[in-house]
Amino acid sequence: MHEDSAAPRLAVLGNRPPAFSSPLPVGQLNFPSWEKYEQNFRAIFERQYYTNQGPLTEELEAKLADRLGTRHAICVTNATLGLIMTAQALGIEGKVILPPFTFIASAQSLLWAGLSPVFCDIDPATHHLDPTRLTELLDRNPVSAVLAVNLWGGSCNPPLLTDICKARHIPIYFDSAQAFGCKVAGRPVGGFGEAEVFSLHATKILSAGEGGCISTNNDELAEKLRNIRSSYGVRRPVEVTKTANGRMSEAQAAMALMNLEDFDDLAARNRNQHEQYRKQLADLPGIRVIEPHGVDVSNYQYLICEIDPPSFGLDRNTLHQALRAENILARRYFSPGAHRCPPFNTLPSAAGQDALLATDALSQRVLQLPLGARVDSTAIETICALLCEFHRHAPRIAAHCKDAR
Ligand code: T4K
Repeated sequence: MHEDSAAPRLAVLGNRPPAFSSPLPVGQLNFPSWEKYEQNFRAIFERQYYTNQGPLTEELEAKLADRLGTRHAICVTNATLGLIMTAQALGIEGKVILPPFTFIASAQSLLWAGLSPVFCDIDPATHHLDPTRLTELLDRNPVSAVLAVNLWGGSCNPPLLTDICKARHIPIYFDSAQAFGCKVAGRPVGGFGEAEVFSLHATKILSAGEGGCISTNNDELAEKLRNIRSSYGVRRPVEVTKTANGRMSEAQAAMALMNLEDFDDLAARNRNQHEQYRKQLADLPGIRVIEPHGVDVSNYQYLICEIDPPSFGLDRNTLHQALRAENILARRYFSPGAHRCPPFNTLPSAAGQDALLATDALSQRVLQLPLGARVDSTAIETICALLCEFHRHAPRIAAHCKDAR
């Protein structure tokens, strides 16, 4: 690696202001134009109907079911609650397998539903649940369900995992919080397993501000979910032991409907931004942009890269520090893995023989960079140029950051 002798001017070294005058967040942060926003919210105001399965929520559910190709789309307050409600509606008990390399909400949803998480490691090449390990674990460990996760606008190979579970008569459902608009072998993500749960949080491609959607082709499960959600959306009373207020408000539905109209443009913008990062970082040693895995259509909603410290010259945490000094709010998703976070770190599957080595190693290497409405091609160019500078001056930055600790 060649380092210039002239002192580099970089914010992390404290010798110039940040490259961006205001913080540049990760996350999609797609918001409609003010005109559209005003028109839709005026209509809610005039109808004086704010929640309880109003006309906009009904319209959104119909449009989502159509887009996902499923018999039912059930809108809820957020995906975390959607996951809890799905576990409850499935009537599962005891242990549920899930990957530890996921947002903490996947594991927390099991706790709230009175279930015990059993972690199964991922394949470091795909970042998703490892089918071989899953098979071994299922054959050793009786569990009542599998909660698989689709990450980064990619997929965990739902057809294969569904076959593995079907052969053992175990239900599988999917945390597809990050996978709205993706397709696997020509099929939209949404129709696999017993149910799939999407997040409509502001950082996702389809934003309701906060929100979630459960998709399923199982009529009985759908009725249970509508009953658990407890709203005027109940079509047929079915017996459920627990209910919740999982309703989506009209304001949330209005936001999602506006963003759904723009969906194809947003996905195309994401794809272009992803491509720009990939091209501009192609020759930079030690940083690899991750392509969404296992999908033929992706929403490209995240820019995830893996850092190899020996080749890049800096470890992921120091690079993260250097980016934040420039006001680039990169994120270390998911670090640490869910199995390292209390209360999951005391579970038998979180340690010992079943150590989750692939997750531990990957969670030290991943970094999420800004992609979405808040960046344009100039910003991406600046971020990529800075990454090149960090690589060029890696020894100096590493020494500076070490001294500052
Ligand atoms: N399963 C998986 C695999 C998931 O990824 C998630 C959520 C879930 C389940 C649960 O879904 P939800 O229950 O949330 O629907 C974010 C999101 O809160 C969360 O939805 C997401 N995954 C997770 C991966 O990331 P944070 O706390 O790291 O992001 P946040 O809110 O700090 O936003 C990022 C940046 O955007 C910040 O710098 C501030 C900026 N921002 C954010 C919002 C909301 C804005 O400028 N304006 C805004 O309105 O969790």
